[in-house]
Amino acid sequence: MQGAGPRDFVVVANRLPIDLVEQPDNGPARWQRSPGGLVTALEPVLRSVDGSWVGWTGTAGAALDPFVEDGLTLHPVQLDEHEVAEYYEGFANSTIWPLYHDAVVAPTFRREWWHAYQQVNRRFAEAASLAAAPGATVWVHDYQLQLVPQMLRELRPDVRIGFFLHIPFPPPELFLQLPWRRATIEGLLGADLVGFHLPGGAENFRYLARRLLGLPSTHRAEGGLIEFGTRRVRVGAYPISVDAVRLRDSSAEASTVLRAEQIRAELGDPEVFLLGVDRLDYTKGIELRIEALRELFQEGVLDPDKTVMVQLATPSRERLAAYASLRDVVERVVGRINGEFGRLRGPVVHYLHRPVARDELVAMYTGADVMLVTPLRDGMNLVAKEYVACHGDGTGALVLSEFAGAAAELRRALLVNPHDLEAVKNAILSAVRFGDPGLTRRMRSMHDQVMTHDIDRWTRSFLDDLRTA
Ligand code: GDG
Repeated sequence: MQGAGPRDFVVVANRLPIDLVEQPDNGPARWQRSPGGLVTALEPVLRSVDGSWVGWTGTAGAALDPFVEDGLTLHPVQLDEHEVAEYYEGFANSTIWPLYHDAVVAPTFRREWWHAYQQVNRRFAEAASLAAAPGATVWVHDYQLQLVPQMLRELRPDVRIGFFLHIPFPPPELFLQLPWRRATIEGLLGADLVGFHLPGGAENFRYLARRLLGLPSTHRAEGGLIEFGTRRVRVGAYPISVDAVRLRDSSAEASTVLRAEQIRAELGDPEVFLLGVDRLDYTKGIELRIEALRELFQEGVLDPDKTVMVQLATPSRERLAAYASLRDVVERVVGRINGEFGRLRGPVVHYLHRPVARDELVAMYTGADVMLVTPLRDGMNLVAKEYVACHGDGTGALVLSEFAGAAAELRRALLVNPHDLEAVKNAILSAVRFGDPGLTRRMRSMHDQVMTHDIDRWTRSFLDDLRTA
């Protein structure tokens, strides 16, 4: 262990993989590992090469020196209250997030947010520059940090830079609305490799580099490289995935199977157990799946006495108005369906607006008959893949929006256009035909796909391409 000095491999992401947790006895707050997908994906690489991670702690306030926590070297980037409001809640989550998700909520364009975004991206680039040893590999993540590749390259032309976008990269008609569109493309082009979930995102990016900056790409057969001055920037699709082996194995453990049975019993032993798992976000289509269920009850084609849905909706970005009003909408539809179809012994939709422990989540995936994943737009959607990984025995059914990146691989899901409520209802009805051998074949084939295209493969393929970029 080399303390917190420069390393050969550096991850840069908006958040560090830890949270500051208040102690119940008013003791000093402690760091606790946050169990996000990115840290699960990158931890093995970080540990094997003794790399470090640059990111924000999640709390506005004082500067912290780099430190080592549970064997990971962490470089905190400081944000003050004002920057949290303008860079994070403003530009990242009220401009870029909605714009890149089909503008399902109207994006807000404010010059002062853009200035804060530039300022904070520069701070991340400076922190990455300090954290990287000569000739290091630096992997920058996501939409909050699109300017970091270029800023870092200016500071450190010796390092190899990869960038991966976890959300969709939008079609030109939408991207061109962005007043800072050229600067954003130039920021990304500071990387040696720019990765997206889907080939369509990579295609949009290449088109925009040509249209806005006049930069030609080599033919796709030659890797579709963008020629940028003396450099060539590689652009590609790397669909992220899940730790499939771990999920499959934990879903088969006796304790998980037992807990899954207990959960069903606690829900009143329904014939049909439907599940939704999302951050409470307006891109996820939570309210429309509940509305579809309500209409199925109303039409008498699904029996509310024999059906239970659990909707987990993890709190997210709660200070933003669009998220607060979504919460109201979701709580209203949950209240309505339970008012109309609930019983004294319990509601038809159990709604939990708080995170549950990972083991409990895996037990829910294992026990649920139908997983409902109906986003209006989603970069990938790991929940769909996690559910499939937990159903190696071929049980269960997945209703999946065509507009989730995961639909490109999970072709055997019950695919729906989430804007078409009748289609969502029909997919739910197909999903509850439990005797149908077609459902088993679908699940087995999707399970094979996820087992052979897991998170290790994602990390390896990105880093292999970055090494040779
Ligand atoms: C972004 C992109 C892309 C959820 N509730 C609980 C919980 N979760 C975990 C799930 C899953 C993760 O959170 C959510 O990942 P998603 O991929 O579904 O969605 P986003 O948060 O929007 O992620 C997305 C992803 O980045 C990766 O590139 O797929 O498109 O939007 O892992 O399991 N985990 C626990 N308790 C909960 O209550 N423990």
